[in-house]
Parts: sequence; C-alpha cells; structure tokens
Amino acid sequence: LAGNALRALHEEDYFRPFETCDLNAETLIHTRGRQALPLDGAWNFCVDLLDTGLRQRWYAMEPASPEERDLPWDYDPYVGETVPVPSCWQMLREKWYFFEGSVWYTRPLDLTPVPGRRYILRIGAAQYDCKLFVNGSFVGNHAGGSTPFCADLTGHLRPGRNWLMLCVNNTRTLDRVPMRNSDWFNYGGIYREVALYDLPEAFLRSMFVHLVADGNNRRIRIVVEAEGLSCATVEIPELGVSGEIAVDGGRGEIILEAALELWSPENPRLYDVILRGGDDEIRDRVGFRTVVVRGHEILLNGRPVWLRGIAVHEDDMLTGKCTSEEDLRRRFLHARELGCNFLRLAHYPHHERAAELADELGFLLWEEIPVYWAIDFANPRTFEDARNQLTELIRRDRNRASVIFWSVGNENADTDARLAFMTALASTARDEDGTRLITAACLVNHAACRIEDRLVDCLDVIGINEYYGWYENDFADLAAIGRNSEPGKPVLISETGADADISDCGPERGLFSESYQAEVYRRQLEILRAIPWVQGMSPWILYDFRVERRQNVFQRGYNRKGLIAADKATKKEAFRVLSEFYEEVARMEE
Ligand code: GCB
Repeated sequence: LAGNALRALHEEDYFRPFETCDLNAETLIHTRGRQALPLDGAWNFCVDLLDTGLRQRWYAMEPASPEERDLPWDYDPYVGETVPVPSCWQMLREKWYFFEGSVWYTRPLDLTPVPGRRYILRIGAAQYDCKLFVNGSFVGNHAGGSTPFCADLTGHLRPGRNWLMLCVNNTRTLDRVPMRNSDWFNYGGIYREVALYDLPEAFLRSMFVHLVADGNNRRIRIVVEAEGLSCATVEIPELGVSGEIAVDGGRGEIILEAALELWSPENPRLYDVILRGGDDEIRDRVGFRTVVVRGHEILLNGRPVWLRGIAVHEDDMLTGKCTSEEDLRRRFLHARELGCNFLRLAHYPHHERAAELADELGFLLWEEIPVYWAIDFANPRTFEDARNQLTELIRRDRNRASVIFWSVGNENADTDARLAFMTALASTARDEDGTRLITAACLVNHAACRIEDRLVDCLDVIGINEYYGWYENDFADLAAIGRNSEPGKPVLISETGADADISDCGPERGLFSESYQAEVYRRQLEILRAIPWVQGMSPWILYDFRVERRQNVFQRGYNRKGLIAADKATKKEAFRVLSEFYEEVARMEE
C-alpha cells in the first residue's frame, strides 16, 4: 500500500524536507503597476488534519480518472470539493469551524511558458505555513500568516496544463509567531489574492521611495533593486522630474529634487512614480511626508500631531480574516465618523489595500507583526520567522505615506531573551527603513504605577496597553502612572477599553453592559487628557471580533470591546463618548 511503501523512519522525516523557509522577504517582488494573471476562484480542496498528504505524497500524484488509479490514495487532488480563493476555510462549512491543521489547495494553470520570460507566483497571504508544489515537485515553503510571498515558477512550468498544489497549515505551535495563545481567531487558508506575474528575464525587483527628512521637503530618494539590469529611469510626471539610476550589484539609488505638495491627513496628496528598466516597468502611487519625534511630541511634516486613533482587527462575522474593498472602506468611514486621524492595525499585517486606502483617504497607521505575548523568544528559528515577517511587511508597505509606525511586539514579559529578540527586531526595522518610527506595546508596573520596560530604550514611541476600569480596578493608579513616569518620549495609549454586550443577552448595568463601557471611556479620557506625554491613543477596538477563548455568557466566542458590534453597524454608547473627545482635541489643534 502507498502508506507502507512510503513509511519514514521518524515521523519528522516526512515534514523536514519541506521546512526550507526559502520563500521569504528575499524572493518578494514589487507588483504594483504590473499586469497580473489572477488565480483566484475555485480551487480543489481537502482538509488534511493528520498530514496524510505529505506522507502519501499527494503532490506527486498524476492527474488521472479514479478508475485509472492503481493505488488507494486517501484523497484525490484532482476531483471533488472546491472552495473559493481567497477565503478562510473554517467559515465555509460549520463542521470545519474549530479545526486547525493542514489543508490542500489544487488548481490547473494553463499556459505556454515563453523562453526568456520569468513566471512569478505571488500569494497575498496564507495562514500560517504554506508548502508549494508545481507539477509534482516541491518549490518551497513560506512561514508567517499575514505577509505576501513570491515563488519563481519558471523552471517548473511545462507547455499546456500545469498543476499548482499548496499545503497550508494553520496549527498553532509554541515556536510560531504568534504562538499557541492569542486573543483572536485562528483563521486558516489562502485568504488573500493569488496571481501570476510574467516578467522579462532582466527585471525590476523593488523600489523604495521617500522624502528626505532634511527640513527642506524637496528631496525625494528612490532606491531600486533590479536583476540583470545596469540602469533604470524614474519619473514623477506630475512633478515634471525624472532621472537615470545606475544599478550596480543589483542596487542603485538617486535623489530627485522637486517643489512638491506634502501628504498629510488633511491633504492626502499622492503622486505616480514610474520606474523603467530594460523591458520592465513598475509603478506606485506615493505621498511625501516626514515623521520624527521631538521630546514627547510626534511631528508630522514638522508640526506636532496628536493621534486620535482606534485599533482594529481584520475580522468579519461572515468571512473571517478575508477582507474586501467594501469592508475596508466601511472601516475608514467609521473611523472618520469617530473623528480619527489614526488607526492601529492590530496584531499582524492587514491586507495591503488597507494602507493604500489610508494613503488615499488621509489616515495615519500603526502596522505590526504578531510578536504577541509569550512567544518563544529564546528560539533562533522563531526569531528568524519574526524577522522575516517584519521585513516582508516593510518591503510591502514602505511606500505608504500613511504608515508612520512599525511595531515590533505587544505585551511581552521583560526577560533577557525578549529584550535581545525585540531589540534586534527594532534594528531590523531601522535597517530596512530609516524613515519611520519604531514602537511596541510595552509594559507598565502596576504595583509601582509607572511605565517600566527595558525595551523602551530602543523605541522612538512607547505604546502602553492599559485597562483601568476593566482588568485593573483603580483609576487613581492610572493618574499615578501619569505622575510617576518620565518616559522622555511620546507615549501612545495603544489599548484601553471594556467589553459591552449589546445583544438581548447583555446586562443592563455593571461589567459587560453598554453603560459601564461608556463610563470606563469617560473616566479614562478624563485622566489621560491631563498627562502631557500622552500623544495619542488607539482604544481597543472598533468592532467586536471573534475569538475561541472567550466563551462566557456575554462573550459567546467574541471579544466585545468594540465600539461597534460585530455586525459592523450597531454603535455602542462609548462610540459617542470617544467621538466627542476627539472632536474637542481636533478643535483645540485648529
Ligand atoms: C490586550 C491585547 C489584545 C486583547 C485585549 C483584551 O491587551 O493586546 O489583543 O484582545 O487586551 O481584550 O483583553
């Protein structure tokens, strides 16, 4: 039998060959402005909770009708059930809801490769580990559930019908990022778009475009990476500037000078940037602004800005983590209604369209990777995974003016291993992108009532999650934190809030009631507004969101700290409390 014939000596031997992590930040290419062949739609699908597919080598099975088969495979990738890509598979069948493990996706790709062209597959995101097979052979694997990755299929394709197979595993393990325990639902599958890009042999890999923060607001730096090219030209037509960039060892850069209009939330001005090299061309739509800190202030284009924010998860009652243009636009509309100029995209990289829309609509963003709670800080593989997720996020979004923060972690105990791990992540972020501020949600010593975290030394801005009125009782302690801490840097209240169940099951008063949540907001705002180093906030959270670990009578599988219920329509009283405060802050800034 197939299983016997293929039995390995050690269980691990079935999987180790596929854990190469070679689809990573180094293989990512810039795709904006390129023609794509979309590969979304129906894919053949199978849930494989015991990883039978890797043991029986389903990927090596030739397409054939069931009658032609001579081995009793436990799954046939070529016939049977389909699911749409992108989607979160647990949302598609009730019986799958709480499953986690491997699933297989298969689809044909009909194409005749042209000699001298490169065929690059891009997967927007697959939660968490994705092993890619083409025509029966292993191409590579990617770790990390929320960032895009690319695979060069050129040598694997044959004329006519090809088969793509992906084994996507969302098992939570202690060494992943995040690890086993987190406060959001563990959705699985290919939940962002998949597309194939047809490139010339010599091509443009990436461009990084930003305004130089020298106070003049005229100098634009463009850094280019290319393969097989010795020069490229860049043009910003609306500014009437262009230049030729010498590419040496795959890299080149140029400074262009122009009288430009700055990007800001009030005036989200964007410019087309076009890069050409050989037969290749890429584009982006970029805003120019600077962001720096001065004492406890955050300066946007040289002027202090107070961040009127809200945190948001990528979560939907019906589609899970799979998002849409409509969903994203509704999110920004609600944020606008609330009076926000800022969003914290928690706790992992959201869909790339979120930052594009923030650029267009004029919002500032905090983006982060899921270095969340007690991940395996002493494990070098875990570090490499986190470092790669951070690098992929930065390379994906570094041309977005809206993004002002890279956050390297959330509420992690202050151990030596964590300090080394996160300090190294902060310097990775600075090496990749020296133009943005580095932050993290740091720790408060609740007994001593002060901010106390060794990590703050390597951050530009300190995030603090505090839940006075909810997990901590005494509001007087929050005021004491204000008096006792001398952070010497800007501080953001990166989370605060309280649950409120506004369904018919919800209580009238006390914990979990709408009125209690509103009262927590009133008390919080009264104290926070008086602390000089608090330079903004992103309360927890815009919408109620799904999570397995919360099952009391009011939660029923949801975190209910939303200012709006999970239907993304019904506002709670606290929404109004916060919007009135933000209105006042905005008026004072005018
Ligand atoms: C936190 C976490 C966030 C949780 C939140 C809560 O501090 O950062 O992920 O969802 O508290 O509701 O407990």
